Amino acid sequence: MTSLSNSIKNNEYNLSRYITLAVEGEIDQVTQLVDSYISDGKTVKDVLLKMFMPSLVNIGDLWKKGLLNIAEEHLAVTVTLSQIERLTQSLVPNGEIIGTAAICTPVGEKHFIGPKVVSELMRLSGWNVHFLGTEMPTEDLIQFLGEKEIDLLVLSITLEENLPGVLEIVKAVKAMDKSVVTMLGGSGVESIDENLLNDVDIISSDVSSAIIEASRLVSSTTLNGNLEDYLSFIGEKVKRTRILKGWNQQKLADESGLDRTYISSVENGKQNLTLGVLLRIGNAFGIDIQTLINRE
Ligand code: B12
Repeated sequence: MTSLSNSIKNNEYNLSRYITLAVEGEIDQVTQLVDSYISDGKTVKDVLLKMFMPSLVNIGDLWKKGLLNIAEEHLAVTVTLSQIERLTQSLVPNGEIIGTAAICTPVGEKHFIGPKVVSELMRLSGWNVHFLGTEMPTEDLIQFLGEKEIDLLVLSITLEENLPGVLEIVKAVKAMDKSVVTMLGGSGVESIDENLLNDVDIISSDVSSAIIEASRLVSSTTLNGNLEDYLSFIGEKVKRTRILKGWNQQKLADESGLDRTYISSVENGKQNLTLGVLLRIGNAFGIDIQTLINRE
C-alpha cells in the first residue's frame, strides 16, 4: 500500500486515504471520509470535481502502472460511482427539471466512467438523465429517441477513432422529424478539427460550461415578436437560472420580495412583466436585466 500511496497525485482532499479505502472496499470508512468533507462545508459539486474525479483518474493510472489489478480497479471505481450516486441522488431540487437528456457512447467506445460522471453532474444541475451506457448501436438509439421525450443527446468519446460513430449518430438524429439538441465531449474530442463537427450543437470537454450551454439551447424558444413568446422565453430563463442556483420558488420569492405564486406565473409565462419586477428578480440572482432577458 505504501507504493500505492506514493504513486497517487494528492490534493487537499487526501485522495491517498480515499483511494486506499476504496481499493480495500471499506465502504463505511469511505462514506465517513466523504461525509466529513460535506460536514466541513464542502459542496457536493466540489467533492465531485475535486475528490471523485481526480480519484477516478488516479485509479485508472494505478491500474495502468500495474499497481492495481483489474479486480481492485473495478472495486475502487464501483465504490466511487456509488458514492457519487449517494451524494447526488438527494440533490435534484424539488424534482424540478430543466429538460431530459440521454447519454451514451457510440459503438467502439468502451470508456464508461467519463459519461457516467457527466450524467451525475447533469442530474445535479437539474436535468432528468437517462444514462444508456456504452457502445450504443445507432439504430436502437434513434428508435429510443423517437419513442421518448428527449431534449438533449449527450455523446462521449475517449478515443478519437470513434468520431465516425458519433457523426453517424448525429446525422441520424438530424434526420429525425423531431428536434433533439446534440452535445459531444470527452478527451477524444480535444484535438479534433471542429470543422468536422459542424452538425453537433455543442462540443466541449469542460462539463460545467457544456451543461450551461445545453440548458440555454434546450430552453430557447422561437420568438416571433409576439408578447406570449417573450413572456414564456423570460419565464423559462428565470426558471432555469433558479434551478441552476439550486433554489426553489419560495427562495426566489424571498430573495426578490415577490409572492411565490407570482414567481410561478412568471415562470409559466403568464405574467405581463414590468421593469420593476425584472429588476427585483435580476437583483435576487445578482444579474442585470439585460442578462436576464438576453437570448445570449
Ligand atoms: C479505465 C480505462 C480503461 C477501461 C475502461 C473501463 C470503463 N468501464 O470505463 C478499459 C480497460 C476498458 C480501457 C480500454 C481501453 N483503453 Co483506456 N483508459 C482507462 C483510463 C485508465 C481511465 C479512464 C477514466 O475512466 N478516466 C476518468 C474519467 C472521469 O475521465 P474522462 O473519461 O476523461 O471524462 C472526463 C472528461 O473527459 C469529460 N467528459 C467525458 N465525456 C464527456 C462528454 C461531454 C459531453 C462532456 C462535456 C465532457 C465529457 O468529463 C469527465 C470528467 O471531467 C485511461 C487513462 C486515464 N488515466 O485517464 C485510459 C485511456 C483513456 N485508455 C486508452 C486506450 C488506448 C484504451 C484501449 C485502446 C487500450 C487497449 N489497447 O485495449 C482500450 C479501448 C477500449 C475501447 N474500445 O473503448 C488511452 C486513450 C489514448 C487515446 N487518447 O487514444 C488512455 C488515455 C490510456 C493511455 N494513456 O494510453 N480503458
